[in-house]
Amino acid sequence: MLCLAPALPACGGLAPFVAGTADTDSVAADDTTPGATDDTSTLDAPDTDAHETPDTDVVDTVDTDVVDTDQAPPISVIGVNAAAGSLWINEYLADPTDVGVSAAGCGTDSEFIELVNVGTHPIDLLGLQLGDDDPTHRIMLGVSYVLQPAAIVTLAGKEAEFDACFGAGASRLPGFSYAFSLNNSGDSVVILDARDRELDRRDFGSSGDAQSEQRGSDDPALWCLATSALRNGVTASPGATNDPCGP
Ligand SMILES: [Ca+2]
Ligand SMILES: [Ca+2]
Repeated sequence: MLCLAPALPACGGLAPFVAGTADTDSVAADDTTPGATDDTSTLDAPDTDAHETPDTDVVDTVDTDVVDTDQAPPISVIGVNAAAGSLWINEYLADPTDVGVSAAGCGTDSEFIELVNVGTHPIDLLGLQLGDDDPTHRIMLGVSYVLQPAAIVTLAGKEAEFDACFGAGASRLPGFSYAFSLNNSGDSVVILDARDRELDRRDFGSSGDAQSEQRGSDDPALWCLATSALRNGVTASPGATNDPCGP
């Protein structure tokens, strides 16, 4: 017969495709349930890894790894899936007051807390809480900021005062002023996740005058006063590698 519609089966064409319920992929290799709604890739295969992120690549491979390797590393979120012990307090300056405010631009509010990601995944600091020895004193970061593995970031007690003392930036988490202050005569620096689970803390007695306390770059288990003078009479390393604590 004369085929005017060669796509029809009778004309040697393929049978028309009848779409299944919510099944939108072209090659449904892994759809075993009629109501699959989550399979939208073109050439998909089952994802069986424990820490999955959505597979959006066109040509997929079977994911059997614990940590997905055909995607960028998953970002851990504070209070959700950040690995315990992956975020540390790395340095803090509680007492910058021995430096003259008018002469050097540093004052009582030029305090900072430096954090480091010692884990293997990026960490989104959204939901992180800063605290001191008073459990009613908590400040939660309400915005997203991704800290890469091995990266450090400085949280300024007061943004303008920090910049006046140390210069603008200094790896300071931008756009925020946390309005925290640490007691010079002794206090605690505490970081918690959004569910009030403590991630790290540092309790200290009388703080160094215009001198930060820090983990040693030679041994992060050690704490000591910073030794390298930075600027404006302050000895600290906000946003930069700490000094060693060893001899
Ligand atoms: Ca203080
Ligand atoms: Ca530092």
